[in-house]
Amino acid sequence: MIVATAGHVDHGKTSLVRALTGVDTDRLPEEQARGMTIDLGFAHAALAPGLAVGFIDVPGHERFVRNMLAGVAAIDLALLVVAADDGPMPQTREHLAILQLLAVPRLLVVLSKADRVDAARLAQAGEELHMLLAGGPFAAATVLPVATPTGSGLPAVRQHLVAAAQALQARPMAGHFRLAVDRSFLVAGAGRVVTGAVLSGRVAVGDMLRLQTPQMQQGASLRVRGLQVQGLQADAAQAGQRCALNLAGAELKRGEAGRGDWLLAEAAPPLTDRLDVQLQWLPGNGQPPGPRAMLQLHLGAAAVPARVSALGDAALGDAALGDAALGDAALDRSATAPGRAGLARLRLARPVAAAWGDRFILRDAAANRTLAGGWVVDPFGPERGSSQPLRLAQLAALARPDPAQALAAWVDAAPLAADLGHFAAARNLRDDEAAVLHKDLALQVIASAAGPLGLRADAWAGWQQRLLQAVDAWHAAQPDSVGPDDAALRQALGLGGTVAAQAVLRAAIATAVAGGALQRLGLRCCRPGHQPVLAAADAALLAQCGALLQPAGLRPPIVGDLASALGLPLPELLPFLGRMGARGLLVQVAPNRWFLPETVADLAAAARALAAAHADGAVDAAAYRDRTGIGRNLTVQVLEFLDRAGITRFDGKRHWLRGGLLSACD
Ligand SMILES: Nc1nc2c(ncn2[C@@H]2O[C@H](COP(=O)(O)OP(=O)(O)OP(=O)(O)O)[C@@H](O)[C@H]2O)c(=O)[nH]1
Ligand SMILES: [Mg+2]
Repeated sequence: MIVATAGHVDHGKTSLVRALTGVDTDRLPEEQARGMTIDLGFAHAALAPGLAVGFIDVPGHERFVRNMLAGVAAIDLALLVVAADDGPMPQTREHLAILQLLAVPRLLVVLSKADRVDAARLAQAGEELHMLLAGGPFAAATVLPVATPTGSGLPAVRQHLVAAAQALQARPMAGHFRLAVDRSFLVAGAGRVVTGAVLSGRVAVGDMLRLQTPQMQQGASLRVRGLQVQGLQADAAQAGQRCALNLAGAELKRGEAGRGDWLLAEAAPPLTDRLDVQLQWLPGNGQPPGPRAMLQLHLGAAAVPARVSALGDAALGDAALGDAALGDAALDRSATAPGRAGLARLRLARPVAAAWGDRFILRDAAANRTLAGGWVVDPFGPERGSSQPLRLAQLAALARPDPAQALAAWVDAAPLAADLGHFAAARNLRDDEAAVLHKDLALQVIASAAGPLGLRADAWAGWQQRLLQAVDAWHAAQPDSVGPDDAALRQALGLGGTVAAQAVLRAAIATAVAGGALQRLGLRCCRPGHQPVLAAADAALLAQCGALLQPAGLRPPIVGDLASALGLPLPELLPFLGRMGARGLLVQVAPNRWFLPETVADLAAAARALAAAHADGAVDAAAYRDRTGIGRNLTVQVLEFLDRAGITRFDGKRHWLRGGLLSACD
């Protein structure tokens, strides 16, 4: 269990931690000289046999709220210390508001300096505390009077902490490992040690991690050489614990880590400087600042300048801050009214490793005031359209606490197919965790250029059915044609040209082809056994053409030579070729060269094979020429044709397989 102190300056926090653990956490010379805590202090003690409790002692002075915030991001219990003679003071209130906004699960109030007051004052201080806590989440918190110099009241505090630690449920280990770094130092003989709170996942000795600092945007790759949890050697640490990691790696240079940095699993989602959040403004601060105001975001152990703007004119209501079911019913206007809650977008001056559910605080650093707090709903919101109804529906889906319900709503909010990669990154899901959710929801998962997409099973079945209907309708309307190409099918199905639309169509066709319901012929699709109905003369001439083109493979004769070989004048051959082209029976790849549809499939297959073999997935013209042996000029024409057909894309220098390796007609 991790406990942090909270409360006004000089109210006895450090004295209490010392009395409970025997450790003086005011280590800095300046702290000892001034008798005041400036930075976080750390201690741990076994309050009962085998029951280690970690303590984070925070400063109470108003100037050091920033340090206090770095200590309380991931604690199990807060120890609010209030001096009986003073009663609640400004930082008592501010710290309490922070603990509430961070949704710290438990609070124990210690009424300190009980030896300095009489019974009447003690009772009065208790009453003041009662009024302070009334109506809030900690209204039922236990209040224990303590006199640190005599030790009176300490056994009750210890007993309460032991009971809380015993009742504590281990946090789920879900997600990629993330640690919010709060200290970093060198240990003789061991090297670099980094400490902090594990916000999610699990880490074990030997793991490779990514250290993210503002200086190292790409992150440094490091190995966990050793690990301690609450002062004891351990093999692994997990969410909810504080740990010290001894790191090794060539990229780790002296002094290159510190508070606010992040240690992440190598597969963890990237850092982000844009957070879509559920925000709660504290009452009593007047109108919330406008979108230009620079505030300070405190998340994990990081403090980052941030701007805030409301999202949409409708936003999730106050209920969203709790664990209540969210979404449809909980819509509320006025996301920016003081004391109200709403959805907002935070734009950060520096990226953070935020994940769904992370709590944070917003302060006005200049005025030294806590203004708001909330939790991260989506750390990867889109640059544009962040207030569109579709986007707000996505946020309502993501805001659901239960991951399966959230994914179901996320899929249902998607117009065609849901971006499963976005969902997994936002919720910090590992691949195995995401796969379980996909399976439980019986999602059809489709690979696309933009990552995995998901459809409900019935929606997927609907697309497959409509695809076959569209091909049937095409055959009925155009019996002399091979069948529709992808563009025609997308149009017939009303699918549009988005990456998702292309991926869904391709996957539906591939499934139908694999199941024997469709066939590919070149760039077109048809029902198996479909024979285009042709006039007898055309059929005969096509057969003759086939006999000449087929043996020529990837380098068929140019039209002039084809005409000569057929014994036809060119002006008679050209209209025939045009007719066959319109029906998909022949394909004009270059101005003077026509191919059989099956040979076009071979041209695409060659491009796909090259892209697969090439490290960066490009289709290199010289390599294409060498592989196909069709010569330089025809290679250029073929690659231009593949660009036009949507199989490759030319960026001015090189050709790339569209939609990655999955796209070429298959
Ligand atoms: N008589 C009496 N004095 C106390 C008690 N608790 C703390 N003190 C004294 O109050 C002074 C401040 O105590 P600290 O523990 O440093 O207070 P703090 O809350 O840690 O202060 P900051 O860290 O600066 O916010 C010290 O001189 C303590 O000896 C108590 O229960 N009784
Ligand atoms: Mg102190």
